[in-house]
Amino acid sequence: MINMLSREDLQNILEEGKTAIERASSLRELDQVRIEYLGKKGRLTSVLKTLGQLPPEERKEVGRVANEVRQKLEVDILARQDELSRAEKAERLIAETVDITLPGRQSVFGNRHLIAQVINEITDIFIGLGYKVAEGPEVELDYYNFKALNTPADHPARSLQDTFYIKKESVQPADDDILLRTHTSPVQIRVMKSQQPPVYIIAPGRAYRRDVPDPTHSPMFHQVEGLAVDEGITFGDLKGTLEEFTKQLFGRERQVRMLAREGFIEQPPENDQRIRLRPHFFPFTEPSAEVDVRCIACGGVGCRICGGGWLEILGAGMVDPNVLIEVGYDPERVSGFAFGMGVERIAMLMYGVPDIRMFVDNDMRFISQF
Ligand code: 2NM
Repeated sequence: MINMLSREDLQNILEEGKTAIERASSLRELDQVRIEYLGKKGRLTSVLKTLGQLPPEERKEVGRVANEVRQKLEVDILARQDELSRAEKAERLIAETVDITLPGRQSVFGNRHLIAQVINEITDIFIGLGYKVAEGPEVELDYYNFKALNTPADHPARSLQDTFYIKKESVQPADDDILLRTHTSPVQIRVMKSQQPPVYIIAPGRAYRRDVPDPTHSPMFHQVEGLAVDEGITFGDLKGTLEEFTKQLFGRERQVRMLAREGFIEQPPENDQRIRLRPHFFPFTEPSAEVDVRCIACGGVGCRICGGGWLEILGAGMVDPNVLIEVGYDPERVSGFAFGMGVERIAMLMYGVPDIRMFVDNDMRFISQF
C-alpha cells in the first residue's frame, strides 16, 4: 500500500517538528509551526486521517504513537512559547526604557497681553465699587454710536474722515448706517434702553477710528467707559468715584500693596494720589471735564513725561438730559455720570511704552516682558 504509515514516519514528524519548534525565533513563527504540524490541515492530522487504510492490528499501535507525538510536540511548543514570550518582554522593556534622571522638557508659559492686564486691573477696581461689566457689538448702528449720544449730524466725529463706515447710503447721517464703533458708549446706550435705573456698569472693549498710525494713534484701540445712573447722582459722586479709582490704579499704595501683603512693611503709606478736573466739552455730558492725575513718573514736580506734573487720563461728565430722555429715563427723577479712558494711553504711562503700535506688532520680545 502506498503511503503506508510506519513508526518511522511518525518519528520523522516528531524530529522535524522538534527542530522547527527550536528554530522558531518569535511567537508568530512558533504559531506557524504549530499550525503546520498540529493544525487541522497539519502534517500529523493528515497522517491520522490515513489510519483507516492500515490493517486493524497495526492501527491501534500507530494511533497510540501518533498521539504520543502530538503530546510531545504540544509540550515542546508550550515550553518554547514561554521562552519566546519572556525574551520578547525583556526586549520590549529595554526598548521602552525611560531615563528618569534626564531633565524635564521646558514648558513655555504664555502671558496675558499688557492691554488685557490693564483692562482687568481697571475692571477689578470698578467691580470692587459695585459695578457690573457690560459688552456689546463692535459693528454698530449710527443710532447707538452717535444719534442716541446727542451727537449732532454735523459733528466732526461723524465725518467720513474719522469713522470706519461699513454701510452708508447717503452723505447725510442715517440711523441705520453701519460702522465700527468709535467708542464703547453705544454699549451703555443699549444697557440703559434694556433696563431701568439704578445702573452701575463699565464697558471695556475695542474702538475704531480712522487715524493714521503714529506713536500715539492707532486705528484700533481699547477703552473702558463707566456709567452710573440713579436717583440723586451728583457731580460730587463723579469726583469721589474717580478719585477712589485713580488712587487704586495709580496711587503710591499700588506699588507698596504687594510689599505689605508679603510682610516686608507693616502698613502701606497714606495714598496721596489726587485728581484735577478741567472743564471740557463732550456732546453726551453736561457739564464735562477732563481728568488729570499727579504724574506717576515724577510724582508731580514736572518731568519729560508730564511736563507740568499732571497727566490727562480720563474724560467725564454728567450724562446729558437729552441722552437720558432718548433711552426712556426721566431726567427729573434720575441723574447720572459717565466717564471714559483709553487703555493704551494708560498702559503706556504705567509701563513706559513709547509707541502705541507696539501693542499690535506682536513682537514676543515686547509682549513677553509684562
Ligand atoms: C467719555 C467721556 C464722557 C460717556 C457717556 C456715556 C453715556 F452713554 F452714558 F452717555 N458713556 N460714556 C462718556 C462721557 C465717555 O469718554 C471720554
